[in-house]
Amino acid sequence: MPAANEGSAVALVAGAALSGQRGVVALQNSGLGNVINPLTSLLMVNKIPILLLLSVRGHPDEPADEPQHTIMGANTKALLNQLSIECCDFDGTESGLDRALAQGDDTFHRSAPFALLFRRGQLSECSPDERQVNTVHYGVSVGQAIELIYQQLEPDTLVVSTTGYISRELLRVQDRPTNFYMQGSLGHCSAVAAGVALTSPTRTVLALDGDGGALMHMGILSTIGYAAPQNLIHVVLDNEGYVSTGGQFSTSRTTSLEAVASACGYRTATRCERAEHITTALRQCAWRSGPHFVVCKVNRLHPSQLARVTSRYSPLQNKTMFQRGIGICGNEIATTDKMGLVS
Ligand SMILES: Cc1ncc(C[n+]2csc(CCOP(=O)(O)OP(=O)(O)O)c2C)c(N)n1
Repeated sequence: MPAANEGSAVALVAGAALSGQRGVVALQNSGLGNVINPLTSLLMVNKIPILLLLSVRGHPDEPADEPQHTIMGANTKALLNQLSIECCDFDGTESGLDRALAQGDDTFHRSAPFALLFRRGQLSECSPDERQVNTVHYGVSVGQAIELIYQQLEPDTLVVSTTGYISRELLRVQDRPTNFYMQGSLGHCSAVAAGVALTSPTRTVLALDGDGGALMHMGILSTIGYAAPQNLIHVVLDNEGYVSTGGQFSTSRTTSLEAVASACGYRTATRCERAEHITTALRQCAWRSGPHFVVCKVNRLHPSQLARVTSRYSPLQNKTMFQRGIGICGNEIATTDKMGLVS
């Protein structure tokens, strides 16, 4: 079952365990922060066992990964140890898996959590069949949607884009110094954009979110509705899945995100299923005050080679560039950062 957030997945398993079932949660270590609260204050306190299949990005023994994985990658095991959560590395063999699961079974009988750690690539993506069934047939791709959106925006619009392919598509089709490409922190793109909008009230601010990101921390919609930044446009590029990490289903197909946003106090909330809908919706944002919410239903087509943001900018360069775009001189300007890139 796809859960909006790793923490909710752990809590779902806790509920199932209360009814006598055994539960497993598969997650990336970037989601470990989301599970620590329910793990420590619910499952461990109540002695509810759980098996975590934890895929480790930024593993210290592997070639350098994306910067957002560095700190969590280096500290995943230490965090688990600190919390007394037993864990074991999967060695890639069937017998190794049997041994690890036997260890998991042992912790289960002691009503404790157990984490089985996988290296990058060891947990396979969903099968092609499953993905075919789940293919989204909307006419507009993420890249095309971004182009249509930008056609309706003033050139000085500040843009905050969510992690994964959406930032990479933005880099490909509309790389500008006013773009802040988020990497990591899934679910927090609209909060960052709202923070910028509230503190830069004379500028239009666009949050380019995904359905996975929007669902992960949906409570922020209520905060945005309450704070009501008039200059914020929150766009969700909704491909009904977590396409950047293999295309697993999200739950957006059965959720009306625009109805949620409207109920949370956004001034306008629109759903677009075709190119012309996107153009009309963005034009409306220009002459009415926000906050605006625009769901664009998109397909899953991306170019086969999609450059990573970090192939052009280090995080520090991107931050400095964006601050210059706002009109602030970041104090790190003209420095060489750890990646050796001069800003
Ligand atoms: C807290 C957290 N959980 C999981 C991930 C791994 N992750 C990176 S991008 C992504 C998919 C995001 O889906 P969506 O926002 O719908 O954008 P799409 O990739 O479909 O364009 C996931 C799960 C992460 N970075 N952070």
